[in-house]
Amino acid sequence: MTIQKINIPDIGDFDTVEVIEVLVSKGDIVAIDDSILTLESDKATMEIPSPVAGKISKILVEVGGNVAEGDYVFDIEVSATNAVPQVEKVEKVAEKLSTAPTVEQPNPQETVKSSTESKKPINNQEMGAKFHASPSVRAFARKLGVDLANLSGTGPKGRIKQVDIELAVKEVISGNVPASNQSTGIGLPPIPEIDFSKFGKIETEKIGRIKKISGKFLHASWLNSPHVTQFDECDITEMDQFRKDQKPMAEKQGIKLTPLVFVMKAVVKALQDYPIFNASLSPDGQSIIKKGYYNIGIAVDTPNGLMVPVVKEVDKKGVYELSRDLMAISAKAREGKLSVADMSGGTFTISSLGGIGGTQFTPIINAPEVAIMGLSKAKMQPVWDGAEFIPRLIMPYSVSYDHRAIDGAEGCRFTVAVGNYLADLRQLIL
Ligand code: CAO
Repeated sequence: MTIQKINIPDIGDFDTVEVIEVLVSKGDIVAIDDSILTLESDKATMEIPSPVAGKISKILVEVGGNVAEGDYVFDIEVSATNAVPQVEKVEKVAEKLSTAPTVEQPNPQETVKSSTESKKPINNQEMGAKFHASPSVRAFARKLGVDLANLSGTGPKGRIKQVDIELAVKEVISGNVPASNQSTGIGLPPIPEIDFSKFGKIETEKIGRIKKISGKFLHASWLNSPHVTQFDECDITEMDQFRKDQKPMAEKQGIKLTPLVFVMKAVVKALQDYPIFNASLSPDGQSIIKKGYYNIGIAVDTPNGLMVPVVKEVDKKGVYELSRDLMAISAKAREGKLSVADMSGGTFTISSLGGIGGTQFTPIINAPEVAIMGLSKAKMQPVWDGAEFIPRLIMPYSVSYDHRAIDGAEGCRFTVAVGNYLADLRQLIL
């Protein structure tokens, strides 16, 4: 055994360069060309390869220190036959540290490299990125498909270490990554952070608990379910006249009869015609689970945020009973008294903004349901009856559906069917 002293090779125009990573520990066995040290000039990052194979027996440098050409940095125990002059192994260091460009766009074609390629000291992609990480760490990130540009490093000066990548991947696998902040570089590109106070007065308030919870579900649905929204409008003139005729009677019973309960009945009839809308996809996406019960979730606007209580067995109830249920659950929702049971078991959801206004909107599916209806405000409109324009009450509405489960033609047929039932309520009893 002999001890081979390892010195810093020619580093070109630089008097000193910073040691940003010591890639080996005492006792490590290294092969020829294994990276042992990472140096960084203001232009480039460079790994120093071991000129010999052997065991690291002494380390004389540390991260953050500066080294100059000729500095003695390691001892490596080598067998007598393995000992070689290091000159040949490190001749390119000076050139690499001084001539690489400071900013260059990463080449997407280089994002995946083999492990042999990753041993190359440096490439343009690595050079160009605006983050600090050694080539070995960059290679590790490429292997796992992690975009280092979005990762924060815990090393000196924010340098990204292998452990940062491992933690980021673990976070994603465990589902702990905040949906709105994919800082791991895996998944969504992050929205840039802006200091709004630079432009004027700002006020920051915390998002409420309910909004945070519903936001998480809405985001998950938006990302997981490929949404298509079908828009339509229907003539509810007769339906609304019937509602108004019933109103005094309903009021005597303490019931407020709104268009929504008629829509619930029409929706259930259409769900019976098109069972694929009263269904969920199995978690593996391989089957459709059709449900033989009709529980309609109703989006309720509460002071704390959006809540979706469920009106159960809508197929078995008349409009008075539905109104009573609706009033009870929306009051409970606004008082923050809904139980888990009140919000469970839904098969289809209706979001009604009809009491507020608007012409159309795209509701987000209440996954794992596969469709949702959005109701907008009905307005009197002139409708051509073939001879003249007559005033009719027209209600715009929309159906968003999961295109994995439902085809466009089915989406359109279901939407039209709901409108037809609302246009002629007599069909509901056929
Ligand atoms: N067209 C015209 N008028 C309508 C209508 C429509 N589509 N829907 C309701 N109206 C009328 C009602 O008849 C009522 O008028 P009157 O008092 O004169 O009868 C008025 O608008 C208010 O209705 P309402 O909103 O109180 O009652 P509702 O049964 O229609 O809705 C509920 C109940 C709980 C759904 C509703 O109060 C609500 O919270 N809506 C908001 C839901 C929401 O936020 N959705 C968005 C989710 S996505 O972010």
